[in-house]
Amino acid sequence: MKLYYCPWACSLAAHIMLHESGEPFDSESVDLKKKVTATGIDFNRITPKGYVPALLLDNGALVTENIAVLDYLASRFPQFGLEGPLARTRLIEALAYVSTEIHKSYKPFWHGGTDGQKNVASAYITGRMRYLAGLLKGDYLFGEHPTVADFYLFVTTLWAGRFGVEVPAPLAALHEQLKTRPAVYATLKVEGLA
Ligand SMILES: N[C@@H](CCC(=O)N[C@@H](CS)C(=O)NCC(=O)O)C(=O)O
Repeated sequence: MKLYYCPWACSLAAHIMLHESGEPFDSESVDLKKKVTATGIDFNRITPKGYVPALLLDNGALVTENIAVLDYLASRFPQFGLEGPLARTRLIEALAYVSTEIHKSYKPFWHGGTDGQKNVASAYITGRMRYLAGLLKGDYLFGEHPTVADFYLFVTTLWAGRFGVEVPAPLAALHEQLKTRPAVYATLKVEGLA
């Protein structure tokens, strides 16, 4: 398996997941502005979408879109998925919420929004995070063990720190808890974010 990622990008969630798995994997960073990988390959030839994450499987198939990538990884490494009735549905529900309600709301911060747009986005993100904070079933979203949804949420709380977005206390605690995990720290180090 090979992950194409970019430091600070949402691909950090899959990157953490792969480090957590303890299994060998390849990775290569991508310059998203130039659309060139670290080894000089035209990233648009790997995926015409031109964005990360992109996960190349051993059989040559390419998986894109964070929700799909993280769902795939959770099925491959079930200790970071969920068990029980509606398990996969609940996990995808959480991934979709983080993706569409939180991740995408950072657009004004990443793409030169006005101060007004940033203020609106900031309040929206905090509100959406507050909803999740009310759902925590333990240290993490679904209990005492992190899932891929927690790793994705972690990316958005990391961005909150960068852009000064208020994070509700339970999610700030979840963030700090994840940071104590060796695999999370190792990933942040590889991406130059530690
Ligand atoms: N729809 C994609 C969007 C992924 C995405 O927003 N990736 C950003 C980094 S967080 C990116 O690569 N942006 C570069 C670009 O769009 O040119 C997903 O959910 O995975």
